Amino acid sequence: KTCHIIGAPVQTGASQPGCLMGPAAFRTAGLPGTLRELGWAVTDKGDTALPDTSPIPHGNGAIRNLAEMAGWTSVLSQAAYEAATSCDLPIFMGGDHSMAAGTVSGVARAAAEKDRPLFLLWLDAHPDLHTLDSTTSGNLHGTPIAYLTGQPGFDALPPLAAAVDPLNICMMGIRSVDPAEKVLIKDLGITVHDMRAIDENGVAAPLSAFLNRVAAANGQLHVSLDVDFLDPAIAPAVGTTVPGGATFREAHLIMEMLHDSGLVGSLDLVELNPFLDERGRTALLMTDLAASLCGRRVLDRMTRSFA
Ligand code: DIR
Ligand code: MN
Ligand code: MN
Ligand code: MN
Repeated sequence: KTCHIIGAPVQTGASQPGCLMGPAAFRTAGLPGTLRELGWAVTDKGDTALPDTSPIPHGNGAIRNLAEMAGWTSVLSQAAYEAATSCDLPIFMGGDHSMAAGTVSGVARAAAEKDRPLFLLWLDAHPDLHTLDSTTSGNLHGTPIAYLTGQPGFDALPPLAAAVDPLNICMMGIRSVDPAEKVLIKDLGITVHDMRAIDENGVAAPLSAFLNRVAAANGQLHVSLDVDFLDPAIAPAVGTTVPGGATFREAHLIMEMLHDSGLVGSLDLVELNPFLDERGRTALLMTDLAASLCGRRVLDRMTRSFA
């Protein structure tokens, strides 16, 4: 099995600087070597670079760095498309979550060419569903899902080769939703397992149900893991901590089940801000979660099948 790791040092979508250092922190935490120990043939493709940009004005004066998001979306979409067509598992090391506009649009294009529907598992405290008109913070990491599902108003960004069907999106860990996002979640029919639902039902049953749907559709699954999905007590290195996040074992169980499903085609590791970390603990936890998704397990056991 082949894995390309691709750095996306994007920080223009976040409220504070630091995500620029994310890819370096993942390498320092040993991500490439950890995956090699698990039997993967890993190629580090280095960091993607932002081409020259000139400012793009927008009627919503709160928005910052729209030209940078447009530039990153363009280069990351191309890099993701190439990686998705040349290895078994591209891993995109962020970088703030605005980068997913590029990574997911690129893998969606590759999936569409193979006539396979793309499914998206969004592990996050936030639904990142603002349009350019509805965002009040102006932080573009709050917008990628609106772009990817083809909501209007994103003309400044590259046109989508293939939009993501909102009905193929499953969000888990959600616990901070703005009013405009609530409306869109409902209108678009996105499946959301918020923290209240996880408290009541755990993560295994809802995730199994989603994976069964992906398998039944012969779908390809992209996983986007935001650091703030995790409880800040175990993952402090993120600019937008929200109390009451996923526990260590909830997160690992999700990754282990994803591995066993055999359905994951690509992965984002996003929002790591090493400037806010405590002796690398968040970078190491995120790396361990990627390892669980790539087959690390406590004991050998029967693989569950989702069919
Ligand atoms: C808030 C926070 N909903 C905003 N969003 C995100 O700024 O739009 N934080 N994505 O990580
Ligand atoms: Mn996010
Ligand atoms: Mn978030
Ligand atoms: Mn948000």
